[in-house]
Amino acid sequence: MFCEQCEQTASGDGCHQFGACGKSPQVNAVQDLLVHCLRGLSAIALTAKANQIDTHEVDVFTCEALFATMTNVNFSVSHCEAYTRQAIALRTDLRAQVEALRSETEWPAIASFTPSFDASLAEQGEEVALKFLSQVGEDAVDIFSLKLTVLYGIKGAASYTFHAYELGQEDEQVYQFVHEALNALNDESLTLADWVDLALKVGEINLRSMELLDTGHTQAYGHPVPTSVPLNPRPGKAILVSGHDIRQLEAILKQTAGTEITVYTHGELLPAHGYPLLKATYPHLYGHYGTAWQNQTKDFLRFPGAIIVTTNCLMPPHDTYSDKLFTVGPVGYPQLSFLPASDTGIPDYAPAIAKALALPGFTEEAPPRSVTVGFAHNAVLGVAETVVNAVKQGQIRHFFLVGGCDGAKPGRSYYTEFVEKVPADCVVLTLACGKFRFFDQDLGKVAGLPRLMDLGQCNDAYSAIQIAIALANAFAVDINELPLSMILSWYEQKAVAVLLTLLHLGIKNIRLGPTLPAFISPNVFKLLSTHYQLQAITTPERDLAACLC
Ligand code: SF4
Ligand code: SF3
Repeated sequence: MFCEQCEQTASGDGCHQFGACGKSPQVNAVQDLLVHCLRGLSAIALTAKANQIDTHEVDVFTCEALFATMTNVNFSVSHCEAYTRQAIALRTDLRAQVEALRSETEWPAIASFTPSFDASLAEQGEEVALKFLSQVGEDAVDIFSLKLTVLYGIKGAASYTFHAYELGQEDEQVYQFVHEALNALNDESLTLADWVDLALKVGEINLRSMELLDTGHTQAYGHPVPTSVPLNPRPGKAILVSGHDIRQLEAILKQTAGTEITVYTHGELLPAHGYPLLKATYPHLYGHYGTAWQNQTKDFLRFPGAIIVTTNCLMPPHDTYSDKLFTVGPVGYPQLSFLPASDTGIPDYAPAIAKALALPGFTEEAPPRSVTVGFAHNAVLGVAETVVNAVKQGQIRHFFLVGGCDGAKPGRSYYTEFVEKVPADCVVLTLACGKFRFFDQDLGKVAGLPRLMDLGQCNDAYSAIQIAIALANAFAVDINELPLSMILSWYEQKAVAVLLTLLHLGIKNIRLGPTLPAFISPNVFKLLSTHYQLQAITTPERDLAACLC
């Protein structure tokens, strides 16, 4: 088994026997096979695009299939086999269309690779899988490290692209590059410099993907506004929606409208409460339940209603609650009920609704607790003058963006301690699921502004970038000269894509933890630290002092 795509990777250099995330060697191998088939599909898609053949179905499929191979998304051999079959079917069709125009077209071998669906797909996956970083010869290790960085980064970018597509926002240059990145993995002639350029290009394209998603969210649901979200459940039947997919959340709200069901968000869907049109249209979108993904086995067990997981991060479910858990889209797990999408991309949520009505729901009032969300770029830049004046008058000394993924490792307490130690004249901006370690702390106010502001989901790194650019313009300085430090936590491939975006923008002095990616070789890290002063977190005290000096 070979997998080192996430931070949780066993023994620090890769999962060898079984995924620390719960992914079996069989699922891992079939996902490797799927990625191999996608590389062949992309080679053909690029030729088809060059010949003005419509590749839209292939473009969207490629993004969804890559999404399914991300950490904590799909654990089902049959789902991964279905994606693989579809990759081959789409490839056959597209190839025939190209050859009808240009019969003499020559294809790389990977564009003809067809697995035998009558034999073990896992065994075939093992044969075509990329190797471990530690298995690559010394001379190839840095290129291989960058290849993996590109593959993992493009998975993250593809997932945001898929969300944006669901909201009607697309850009051909993004689809083109997704195929170029996958096809580059087929090219043994690329140099180290080529791979560095490709990795930064992943960051550039991911910025566009996040921008598309931001447009999709704000056009459909309005710009987020500061909104108080109850953390205390209210009596009544209940559905919990987890993941990142706000369009699926909206579909669930639509299908539960007029029932007695209250809808709660979980994990990365907390920021959905900040979108004013969603709140106004669906008053039964009530509150948030639970914290970050790694606590879901406790949170899901206790939740007295149906639970729908729309994207990462799904953990292998316990038998005690798996009968009330449903998955949609790219998410899958063998024992769980999967709700297939209709032609509109929206599943019929009736089975989840029936389950919610059959379960007891919440029976008692709980003491009120709440958090405030909705400080996305429009809200923060709406008070830009106050922010700029407060900085000029010395009321606000520094901004810290403490954001990224959460995870199970004990070293992640660094982020809570860091936020607790931030001086009273500094503001903490946060995003993604890492915030659940401190999201309900009352940090008070500075210069009339909350000291803790939640910008949203991980893809709302786009908001952080817009805020930083606007402040840099207001102060007429480079972003790197702002009193702003980025203290990031990573876990899965969306975080890889966001990090590459920040590097593409030339942002320096990012502190990354809790550990550095296993797929980054020492030389590649040296390159990143030399050019971007990218550094590993140390201790909250030391890092704070360095940021404030
Ligand atoms: Fe291991 Fe992470 Fe891969 Fe899961 S996704 S098998 S935890 S490296
Ligand atoms: Fe979290 Fe999985 Fe990454 Fe969107 S939900 S940030 S880890």
